Amino acid sequence: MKVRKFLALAVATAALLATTGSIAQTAYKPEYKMSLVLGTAFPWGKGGEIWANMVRERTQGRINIKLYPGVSLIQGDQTREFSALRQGVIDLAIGSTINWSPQVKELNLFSLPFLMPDYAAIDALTQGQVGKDIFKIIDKAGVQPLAFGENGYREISNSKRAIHSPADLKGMKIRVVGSPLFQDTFTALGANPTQMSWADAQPALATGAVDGQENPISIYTAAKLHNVAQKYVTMWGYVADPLVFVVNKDIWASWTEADRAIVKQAALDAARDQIAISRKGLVEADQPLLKDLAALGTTVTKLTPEERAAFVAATRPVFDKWKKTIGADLVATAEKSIAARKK
Ligand code: X2X
Repeated sequence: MKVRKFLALAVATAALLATTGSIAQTAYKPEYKMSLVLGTAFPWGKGGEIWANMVRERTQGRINIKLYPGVSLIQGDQTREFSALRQGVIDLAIGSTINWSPQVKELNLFSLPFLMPDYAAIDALTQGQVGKDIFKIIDKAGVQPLAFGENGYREISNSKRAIHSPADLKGMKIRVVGSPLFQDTFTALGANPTQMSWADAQPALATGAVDGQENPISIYTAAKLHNVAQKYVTMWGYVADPLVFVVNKDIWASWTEADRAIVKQAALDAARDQIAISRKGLVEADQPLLKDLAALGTTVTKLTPEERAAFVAATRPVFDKWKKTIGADLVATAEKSIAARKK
């Protein structure tokens, strides 16, 4: 009996120590808010769900994350997400490099037109020296980066005609994200770019206020853009936006070292899954996702190397201009990493 009592007391004390040990850091919140532009119908939101579930399971519920898709914590204004993360309005996020580039200019790197010719090139950047450099920059800017995911190659769609050349884009009203580099790229191509949030883009496409947009094919299909007159898709692979898994710095500091390690490993594991989901249907030899598009009645255009070269040439001045803003050294490291990639 005595032994039993002693054991019970010892167990209770150990449990108390374990909890107070973490409370010494600061109390955990009952729930943490994760910001996302897109919900679980999209590879982006799926990544958020996978990460949150892994964290909940691996911390035995100590860290409980709720998803806020549609960037609802900032009223849909996706280009304010990074500032809101820094200020603590958002606890965690999986965000696009495009949406954060107004605050972190180096993130424009991934939006340089025709920098990354294939998936191996994206990996050469995010999983190599450039990824390390970018994480240092995000960290310095006040947010804890953990892993790279992927939104994907942004292909162009429109309601008017099949696009084979910059001339086909002439005067076309194209919705772009609120990022000046995109404004420059589409102006250089002769189009008429209009900046708006993703929330505003869908009604604008439906009413014909804009003729076209650019986004990964997984977004085109899940958002059913064929229903908003987007009949033509051109696979031009001009830019791809990585996603970044991050945590607000105060929240990060409030967790025990063991829990931080769990959250980080979960981010890396979830990001690997998220990238695979994001590429599904596009990396296989027969590209089943493009067959799905054709089945929707969408006209899919693939560029010949000559056609693609015309887009590269037309956007080269934009590339050169933004290289200075991003940092010539970082761009040079990126170009070197891509040239040395394993295909
Ligand atoms: O707004 C977009 O186009 C989207 C959903 O791809 C991003 O948030 C960058």
